[in-house]
Amino acid sequence: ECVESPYTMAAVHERRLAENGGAGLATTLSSDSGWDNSIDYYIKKQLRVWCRHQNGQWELGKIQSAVRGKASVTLLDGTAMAVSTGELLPANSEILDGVDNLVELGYLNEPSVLCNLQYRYHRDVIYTMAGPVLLAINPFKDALIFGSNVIMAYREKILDSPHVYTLADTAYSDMMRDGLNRSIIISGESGAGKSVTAKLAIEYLVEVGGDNSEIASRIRESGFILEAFGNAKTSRNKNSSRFGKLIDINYDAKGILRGACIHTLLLEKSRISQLSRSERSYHVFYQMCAGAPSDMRDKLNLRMASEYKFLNQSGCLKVHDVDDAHNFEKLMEAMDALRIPHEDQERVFKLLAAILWLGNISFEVTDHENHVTVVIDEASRSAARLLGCKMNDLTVALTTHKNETLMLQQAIDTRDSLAKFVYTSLFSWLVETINRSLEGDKKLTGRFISILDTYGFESLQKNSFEQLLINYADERLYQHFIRHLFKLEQEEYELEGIDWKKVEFVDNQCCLDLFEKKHVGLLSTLDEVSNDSEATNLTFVNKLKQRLSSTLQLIDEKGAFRVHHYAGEVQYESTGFLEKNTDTLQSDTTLFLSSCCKNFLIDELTSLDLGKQTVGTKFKGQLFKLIQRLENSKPHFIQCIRPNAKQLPGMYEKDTVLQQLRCNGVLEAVKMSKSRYPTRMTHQEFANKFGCLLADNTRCQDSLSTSIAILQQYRVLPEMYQLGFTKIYFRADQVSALEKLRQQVMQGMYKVENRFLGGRV
Ligand code: AD9
Repeated sequence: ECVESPYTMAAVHERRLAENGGAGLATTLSSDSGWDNSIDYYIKKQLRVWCRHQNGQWELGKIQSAVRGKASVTLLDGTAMAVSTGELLPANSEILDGVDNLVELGYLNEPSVLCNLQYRYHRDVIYTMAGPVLLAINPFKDALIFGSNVIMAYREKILDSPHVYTLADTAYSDMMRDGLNRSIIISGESGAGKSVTAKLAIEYLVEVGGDNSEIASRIRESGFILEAFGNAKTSRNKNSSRFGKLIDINYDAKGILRGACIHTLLLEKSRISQLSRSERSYHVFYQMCAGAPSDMRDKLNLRMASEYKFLNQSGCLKVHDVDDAHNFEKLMEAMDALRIPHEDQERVFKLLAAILWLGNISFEVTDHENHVTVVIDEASRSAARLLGCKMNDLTVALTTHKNETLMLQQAIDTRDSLAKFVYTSLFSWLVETINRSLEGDKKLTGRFISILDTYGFESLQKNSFEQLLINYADERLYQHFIRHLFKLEQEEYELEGIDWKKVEFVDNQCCLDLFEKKHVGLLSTLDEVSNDSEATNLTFVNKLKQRLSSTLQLIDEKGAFRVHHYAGEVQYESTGFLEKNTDTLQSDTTLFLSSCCKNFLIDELTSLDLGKQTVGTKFKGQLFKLIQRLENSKPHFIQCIRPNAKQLPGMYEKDTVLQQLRCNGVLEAVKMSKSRYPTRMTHQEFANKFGCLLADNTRCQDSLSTSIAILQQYRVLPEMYQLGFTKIYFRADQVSALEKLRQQVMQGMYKVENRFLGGRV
């Protein structure tokens, strides 16, 4: 027997408003920055407040009196201070010091959040949840909270505090539960700890996949190889990733690790021939120079790093606490572990040595028009031998173009392009080879967890094309973050007519448009100018001025321009942009490379991607593919934070942390999470699933009425759910009690009768 429904959606919403005193649900949540009570209340109760010093720092204190906007405050150390009441903010009570999740803080103002993170950091607790986002503050020391035993403790839920292991475990368990792929997206500035965090997540995901030690060890070793070839010391990080990577960890239906696959994003190639002061080229060069055994040294005619121009130009050959020679041994072991044949390994090192000798090649001017020829010396002879070509072919390739002899700068540029091309091709070959080795058996279920670790936002003293691409990628990822944490959710609430207080967040769509807009965006403009053989840097700057002056600030006629990124403003020097964007090898050089067929790698190289795409367009394409992959999985986010610029342990610089918190959207994510309804089902799904909890004579015709009858009978508190036009939304953990009851009904352990009516769940 069915009961006619007294409910319509309009009536439901009306009732909801009445229940909440007409002010909406948001008012029932505690305030996130303002005062809950008057200042007098704080004086009377002697509650803690934040008091801002003239130097901008916040300190805890208690208000003694307040008259006409002036307050007298006693700080915790007993100092008395007189401040304007505008310089005071409510503080959370001591009980909340160092909470695991910022959502637990009654007041989410900046000093409260900063202090909470600092409280934990000084106790070596580097992880904190910020709603659904895991914050990881770089300890710059061994925090002694990693390794197999700790993994086991998290796996067995003996430990469940915020940790990269907890997050990885959730991703794995969720994937196993619903069969949907997951992604772990790690963001943060350069040096914030993304790569280390990614490594830890991978370590966990490999370990829980059990039982496949061969693949597990290959995955671990592949990390070391990629680091050797793709990381370098920069001014901000002594082990900075100069490429982006997405690693898929594949599992079978039982959750056993079956393989992995690495997708990479443009390696920074300028580093091969040009280094900024105190930076280094890729680690592998120094490792090889320091650690190669004597027979290899002889074969490669290898010298110490200090003798190669590509390495010695920056005045930095060693990194404190890094043993390059030892790391070379580890690299060889890793290559063995991945079963890279010894002949291939030899060829890899041959090419690396060839690149170093190429850098030492010099040119001799032969006429008054500055035309050049290659100086025949140890450098050119070694380069030719290692590349597997005749000396004459190398000379022609480096000094002529379409039968015309090149001038000095052109020859130098050709030499550098050749070196960069060989290195980047070698890197691509290496990634492919690693992927073949990690493929495992082919019976993949298609289940995977992807871990994304890209280069972080960079704002250096001098920013060039490389920083522009890195920061563009960072913008795209931020958009992915806000899309999943704010946009999609808020759009859905709006569509469903949910009573909802909108959370404001910084939307960087404007900046993305600046980069991506068809025909007129920065990347299109750069391509257009790059394709014009007559164009110069000035042409590029003038086009920018015409098209983008409203969103991009031009600084001078030489082409410096400023972009307002979500993470901060960056000034770019556009000199060299055209060359770096075009960066195609002269057809003569390509021909030359294909003639060096003695070395099989060269065959690989020439078959690789000699397309006409510009670097910017190719980068955009790679980035879009990567984001597309991420869109097909459910994301988990980790935000890494650099606590100080000096890369030192134990140093928590509030301003540095605050600046990162302000722009990475984390506080907004916490606010969002406080007012979110994470569990949702259509009325139909809810009614179908829990209809069994109603006695027959209370069943209704339509799903909405059935749903409401269930909610009322089991007295689910009104602030714990919202009825949308098609779905019901629940706050965290609200459905589990109904689930339990349903299971009992299904198992016949529970009989629904009228006596359950009115029972509170
Ligand atoms: V970049 O964008 O590649 O330049 P990341 O990846 O953000 O950068 P990375 O992971 O390389 O930074 O960390 C920088 C340094 O911080 C590491 O070399 C470690 O010395 C240090 N670090 C980072 N995370 C941890 C950690 N969890 N425990 C100990 C850490 N040290």
